[in-house]
Parts: sequence; C-alpha cells; structure tokens
Amino acid sequence: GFGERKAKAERMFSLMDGFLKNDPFSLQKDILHHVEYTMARSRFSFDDYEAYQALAHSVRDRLIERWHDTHIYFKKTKSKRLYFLSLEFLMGRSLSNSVINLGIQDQYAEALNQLGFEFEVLAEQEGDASLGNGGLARFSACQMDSLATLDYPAWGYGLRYEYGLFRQIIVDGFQHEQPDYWLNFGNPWEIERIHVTYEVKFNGTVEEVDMNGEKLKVWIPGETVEAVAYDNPIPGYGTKNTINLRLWAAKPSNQFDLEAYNTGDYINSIVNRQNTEAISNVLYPDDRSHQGKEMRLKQQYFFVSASLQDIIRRFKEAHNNFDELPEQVALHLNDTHPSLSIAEIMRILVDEEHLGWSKAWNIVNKIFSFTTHTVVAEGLEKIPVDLLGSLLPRHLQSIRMANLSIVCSHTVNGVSKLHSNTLKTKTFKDFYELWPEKFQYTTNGVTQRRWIVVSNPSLCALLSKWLGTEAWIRNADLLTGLRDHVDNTTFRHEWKMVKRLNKMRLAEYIETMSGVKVSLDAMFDVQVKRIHEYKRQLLNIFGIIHRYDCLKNMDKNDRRKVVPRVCIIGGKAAPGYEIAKKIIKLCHAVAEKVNNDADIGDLLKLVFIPDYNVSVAELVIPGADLSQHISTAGHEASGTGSMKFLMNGCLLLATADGSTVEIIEELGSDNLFLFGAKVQEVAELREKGSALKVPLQFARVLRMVRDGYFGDKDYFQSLCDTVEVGNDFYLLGSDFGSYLEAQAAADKAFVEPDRWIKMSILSAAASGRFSSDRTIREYAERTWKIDPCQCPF
Ligand code: AZC
Repeated sequence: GFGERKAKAERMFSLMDGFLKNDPFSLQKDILHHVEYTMARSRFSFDDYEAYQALAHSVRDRLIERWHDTHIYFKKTKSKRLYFLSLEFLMGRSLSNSVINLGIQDQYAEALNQLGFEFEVLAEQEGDASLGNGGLARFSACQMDSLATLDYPAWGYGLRYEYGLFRQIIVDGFQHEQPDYWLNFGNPWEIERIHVTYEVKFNGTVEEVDMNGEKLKVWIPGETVEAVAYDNPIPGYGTKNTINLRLWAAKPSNQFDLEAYNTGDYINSIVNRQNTEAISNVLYPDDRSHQGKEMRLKQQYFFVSASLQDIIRRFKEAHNNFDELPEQVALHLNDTHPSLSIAEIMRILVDEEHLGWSKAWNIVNKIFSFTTHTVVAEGLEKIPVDLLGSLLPRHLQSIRMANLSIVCSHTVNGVSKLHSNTLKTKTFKDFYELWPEKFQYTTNGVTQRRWIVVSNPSLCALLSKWLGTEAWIRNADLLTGLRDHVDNTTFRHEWKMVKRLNKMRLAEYIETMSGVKVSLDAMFDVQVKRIHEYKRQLLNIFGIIHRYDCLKNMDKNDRRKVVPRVCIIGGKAAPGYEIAKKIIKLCHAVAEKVNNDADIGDLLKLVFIPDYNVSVAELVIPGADLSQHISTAGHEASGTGSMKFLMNGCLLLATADGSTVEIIEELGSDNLFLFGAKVQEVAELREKGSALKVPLQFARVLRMVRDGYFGDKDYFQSLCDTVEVGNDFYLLGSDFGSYLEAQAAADKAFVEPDRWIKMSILSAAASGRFSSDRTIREYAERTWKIDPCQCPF
C-alpha cells in the first residue's frame, strides 16, 4: 500500500544522507569523486578538460535533485502546464549559467581554488550546445531560462541533433562548413532516459476496418522508428524550480519486422535499420526556407509525434476526460516547424482515443498558440502534397503550415509591435479580417542572467553596487534606477572602467583569432548576426570602404581629428546562400587591404570574427561601444541582439525596424543613432526602381568593388548587381546617405566621453522592458493562461 511505499522511500532517502551539501569542502569532495569514478582518471593526474567534466558532473547532481523535486511538486499540484515545442534551442554553454542560477558560484570558485584550478579557466573548456540557427533558437533558450526563473510549470521539447549548427572556418576569406561533433566528448548536462521511448510511424497506407459495426481508419505504417528521451535540466535563478528540456533522439525500433529478417537478408536489414537513426542526425543550417525537403519533414513529424505521445501519456496519468485537456495543457508552436502537431493530435484523439472528429476539433482549437518569427514569404514553410501524402498518409489535410497554425490556434503572436502590424496588414491580411481577436503581439526579450550576470561579471557587480540590490537579476525593471546616478562622476568613471575591461578581453580575443592588434581607444563598432541580405551587412561594409576612401584622401592634419574605429563583423551564412557567402568574402578582402595599409594604422581596422555563436557573443557584446541593427525597415521581425547590446551599455546604430521601434519608446531617440527609410516609405521607394536617387558616394564605393580595388573582381560582380540602381531590393543605395550621417553623429558623440558614457548608462537603464521575464509573463498571462507553481525549498 501507499504507507508501505512511503516508508520505504523515507528509509532510502535517509541512506542517501540527505541532499548534497554546497560548502566548498563538500564541493571539492564531490569533484574528486567524479574524477575518480565518473571520469575514471588517476587521482592526481587530470587535465583541465577532465577537471571541467568532473566539475560539470558535480553541478549536474545538484541540478538533478532540484529537477526531481520540481517535477514531484508539479505533479502534486496538478496545475496547468505549458509545453513549448521548438525544433531549435541555442543553449550555448551550461556550466556558469547553472552555477549562477543555483546560487553557488562563490563556493565553487573557492573549492576549485583549493584544488588548484580556476573556475573561469575550466568554464572555457566547455563547448557550445548549438542546436539552432539564430535569433529564433536563442530566443527559445532565453524563454526557457525565464520560464524556470518565474516558476512556471513548463516543459521544453526539441530534437537532440547529433550535429548542431556547422562550425564556420574561414580559408582565404571564404566560409567553409565543418561538422559540429558536439557529443563526441560526452555531454554531462543531459540525462539519457532509456525507458522513455515511443514508436513513431512513417509511410504505409490507411485502411478502413470494421470494428463492431463501426468503420475505423487504421494507419498501417511502412516504417517505425523509436524516439528516446534525453532530459536537460534548466535551473531557475533564485528559486528551487528546475524545469525540463526534453530532446528526442531517433534509434532503430526493436519491433520485429519478420518479413525483412525472413528474406534472409540479415546484414542489409540491419544496415537499413541504422539509417533510421539519421532522422535526428543533423540540424538544417538554413534559417529561412526548407521547402520540400523530405528529411526535414521527417524530423518535424518525428519530433511532434514523440512529444505529443509523451504529453498525452502524462495527461492521462492524472485525468480521464479529454474535455479537461484545455484547462490542463497549453501547447505552444514556436514558428511553423512543429505545426504538424495539430494534425497529429487530431489523429491521436480521433484514431486512438476514439473521440470523434467534431469533439476532437473543439478541444484542439482551445490548446494551441503560435508565434511566427518571420516576415518574409519564403520563411513560411510549404510542403508538397505528394511528399506529405506518402510520408504521413493519415495527416494529409493541409500543407501550408502557417495557415494550418493560424486556423487551429487560439492566438497568433507576432514578436514585436511593428511585426504584428505587418502580419495584420500584409502577410496574413485575410486571416486577420476573419479573426481579428486571434492576432496579438508579445515583444521578444532576452535573459539578463545570461547576458549580464554570466557574460559581464564586472558590469553585474557595478549594477548591484549602485542599485544597492541584486534584485534586478529577477526584476530587470529595476535597471531604470540607473538613471538616478547618471550625473554622478564616480559612477560614470566606474562605468567607463568596466567597459574598458571588457574591451580588453575582446581585443585579446581578436588578436588570437585574427592576429590583428587593435587600440582600446578606438570605438568598437560591432555587427554580429546571421548573414542575410535584409540585415544589410553589405551596407556596413560599404560604409567602411567609404571611411577608408575618405581617410586615404585626407591630409595628415585632418586625419588627427578622426575617431579611430575597430569594425567587427561576425556571422554565419547558410551553406547554400551564395550572396551571403560573397558578403563574407568581401569583408575579408576589405579587411586585408585596410588592416595592412600603414597609412591608416589605428584609424581603421576591420575584423571578421569567425564562428559566431553563443559563447563568442558573450565575449563580444560586453566589449562593444556601438552596435549595428540596420535591416531594411519591415524585414526584421524583432531582433534580439540589439537587446543584449542595450543591456551591456552599448549604443545602437539602427533603422526603425522590428523591436527597435519599441526600444526608442523606452530610450528616447536622442540616445541612439537612427537612420534610414521608415517602414511606410519602403514600398514607394522600391516602386521608383531605376529612378531612385542614390548618393554619389554609394556609386563610388560600388565602382571600387566592381573595378577590383579589393581583388577578386569577377567574383564580386554578382554581389554588386544585387545593389545596383533598379535592382536594389533592400535599398542600400537610398539609405546610404542617412547611414553615413548616423555614423558621423556616432563619431561626434564618441569624442565627448561624458556624453557617450551617459548615453551608455541610459541604454542599460532602458533595457529592463526587453528582459525575457517580461515576455514570458505576458505570454503566461494572456496567451497560455498558466500560473506560477513554486516548489518549496
Ligand atoms: C528570427 C527573426 O529573424 C528575428 O527578427 C527575431 O528576433 C527572432 O527570430 C526571434 O523572434 N527568426 C529566425 O531566427 N528564424 C529562423 C527560422 O531561424
């Protein structure tokens, strides 16, 4: 009986000697325990990597304790749960984040010191978990951190790709892609659950069978694959709550396929089975379109089917009536990628739970919400009818995934105010007219735990000191308190020193990566993000060429007045995106020329930072003075990089696109450098075609590239064609004049250090609204209708 089981559990718990202790002495013992028994290394000889692994395992143990208790508590309280379905999560590193969220960083630092190690050095040993492409994926990771911190009963679901996003290496200025074998050295942050498995079916036929007079549709699959769960604990900050990110891996199903084995072709049938593992092998590296790729569709369905089986199983453990589903379960579709969930849950409710179509439909319409992260039409997935029909014969219903998601979701979210207007007036105009009440927006945000506390410890200390509290780490609105100190010279001086320290860190990194020595007195001007024509890295490079050209034509006296710049560009191009790859090459070609021009010296440097990822971002963002967010208005759905820079006291040079519009509301337009066509002007400018006015400087820069001033003349022609008058869809030419003016305004502000520092402080002070805590609270209250559920300590 129950009493007996409880007594048994209590006896076992007493044998465990209670929870793990967090004093430095106990931590040392635990780390050494893992060196000995987990790493199986000889006690007195282990290197930094092994020390990192042992350290990570000791942190993992502490995460597991809280993760267990959180789930026991969630189960007990039966509160409504959120399931966040996303094909991409860019988690980056976990060690520092976990230790900070657990609140035991000082104890760990001391423990390691006593063992003769340094926490920071070991933390550098960790590789990134790069299971995503760009903004959407990093935003998912930020949301998980906020869901845990705000105590929401939430689960993340995703895929455990064996190969994450490719590593970018640069050879002779060209991008090359290398596979990311991130699991080769083990992953201490995941827990393999060999017993949490589900069968996922593919292909085959649908047959009608007669069951006691009732006609039922039965799917006879052609192939079955097994999904295995890998759990990744996500700790909240300042709370015991530690939620779960469950990632699925494919493995061959152990269901017997008598036919295959009976044909005698034993070897081949095993080899064929191994191929099924390929489903979760690799993340698709295009961050926009995957039109009509069979393996991509297989991944999506594999993910959706395993997740929903798991969710329904959990629901049925505690409830026996599907009418309760909408009060118990919120399913969130992160973009259209998991939208097959809608068809799959209908299949489960109709075919397996025998609810009948209209009853199932009524339930399904109350549980889904959907966020779209794009404005461009090619970002909206479409699946060819015959592909869907052959792979999932029972799901063939609708194939425009965005339409499917809108029809069946109770809420359709945009990611910024501007984006939402575009959705309502353009992308989904018809749907908006049909169901205006479904359309909402929830502006994106980023977590200050990762983007200040982990990545900028000196700023973190300074903020707590001047705000007189650490409470801003859970309540970013408190950052507005910085405004009270903006006129204090001591504060400003300390602020400046923090920035200088971070610039030093970044300068060292640049020197090791590219061999370029940069001056700390220069303005560090950064653009880091995926390479896309709409993000206009080319506009930035053209601006740099223009600056170089001006410097060359200046006399010595005038040069002395120029603000020295270090221009930093980083980002990956999708492997098949030719124009983006040419932009990377052009950046290197210009850098080669500028950086080796003795005439120019420290006045201008251009560096491309290879393999931009989360951990590189943690280094680059705190060290930036200025950052660029310069997409053609109407094309960046939100943008989240800008929010991280803002938090780190970096000034923005930006167009009025995506979330920048809302940043201006908080910050005031005087505290950033704004330029370019407004969203409502874009269509008209495009219509002008070859009659569009373009400044002479733009034509001159274009000519230089075309004439081979930076070499590779032939190679760059097609890139130049994309911005030639009449063909310049992203309006680089027509925005160039105001771009240069904004750049000049930035130079002017930089030579007044006091003014610059004030703007820097005001930037950080305005960043509170762009915390993902605010985002998640809005989603929880308005869209998901879930309440916090805090596990008692
Ligand atoms: C991005 C958007 O481009 C960006 O504007 C937004 O801030 C971010 O999502 C989060 O909402 N979209 C993607 O990254 N899209 C994909 C498929 O990678």
